[in-house]
Amino acid sequence: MRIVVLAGGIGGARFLRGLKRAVPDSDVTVIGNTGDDIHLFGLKVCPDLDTVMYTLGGGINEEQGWGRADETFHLKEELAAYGVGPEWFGLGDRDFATHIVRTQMIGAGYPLSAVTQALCDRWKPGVRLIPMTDDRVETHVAVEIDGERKAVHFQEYWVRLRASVPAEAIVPVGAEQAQPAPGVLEAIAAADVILFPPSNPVVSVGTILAVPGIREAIADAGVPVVGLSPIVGDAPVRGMADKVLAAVGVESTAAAVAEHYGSGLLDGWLVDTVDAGTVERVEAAGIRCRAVPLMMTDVDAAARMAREALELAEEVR
Ligand code: GDP
Ligand code: FO1
Ligand code: CA
Repeated sequence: MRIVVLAGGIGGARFLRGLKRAVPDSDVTVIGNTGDDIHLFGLKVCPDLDTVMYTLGGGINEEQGWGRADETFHLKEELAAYGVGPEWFGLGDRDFATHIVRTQMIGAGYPLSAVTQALCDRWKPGVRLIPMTDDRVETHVAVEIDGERKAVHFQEYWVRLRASVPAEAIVPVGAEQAQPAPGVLEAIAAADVILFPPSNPVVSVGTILAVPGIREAIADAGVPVVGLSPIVGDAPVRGMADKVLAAVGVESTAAAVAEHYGSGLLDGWLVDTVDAGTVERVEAAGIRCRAVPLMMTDVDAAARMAREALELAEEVR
């Protein structure tokens, strides 16, 4: 079975680990979000691609959900001693190597998709990981600080400000001019099923869908599109997705997120059992809906979620 998954970082990566366990013989293509990418210290950092790559390749810091296991921070400390920041973004020594290799290859003329493939030669994630685009896209967030409206990079909003100031707008800068990376539209057209993992609907899946051609290709693929809610009991399971949902006028409920994607895109939607009361509302929007446990407490739990998503896909096929 050919499965295409649009993934952000932690939510996407943990779901993918379950999917691989649930259907080990499947052919999985992951279209990764690159709107979170940031240039730091002259290096290109791709948090969501790396989170997927490290999680599936066995190199992730499990507790944190991002960055490398067994990490040290000597380089960051040395940079800080020179007064070189930002100090609010925790790049570890092992992780730095990934960004050095990536930046070196990009400097030599390789597109990000080829670089990602090269990095995956080491990590062997067991899926085909493709960035949504080879073009530069950076999500910026419009905020008001001390009465002044300004735009900050998504990482600054998320990591430095901890989404503590209201977001007035979320802008995937560069997305309109971006083209899907080689293989993205082809994978969607060849898919038997397309899954939206419990990733952030705005700054992960939403950013991927903002690359011209991707949303249309999914809607036109003619195969089941099934999503899993990252919102459980009217709050994100982790992180501050409620803040970016508010910025796009969507309430933080599993049903509202389904409606936000809409029946033009989604055929099926899984909500957690605590949200069973919203199944009817989602179905009224023309999206088949089931309530099942959606907490990825371990890989087996994520695998059960993946099986439920694939079963729902068969129901709506
Ligand atoms: P990020 O890029 O690291 O923020 O990761 P993603 O965009 O892929 O996923 C973030 C979303 O994952 C958050 O909104 C969380 O609510 C959601 N999430 C994390 N763990 C779980 C879980 O166990 N179950 C569900 N349903 N959602 C989860
Ligand atoms: N998230 C944090 O909350 N603090 C950090 O210092 C941080 C560093 C970091 C370094 C590399 C990387 O790949 C990811 C990192 N993240 C960090 C996670 C990540 O940037 C964000 O949580 C996601 O992009 C949010 O969607
Ligand atoms: Ca992310």
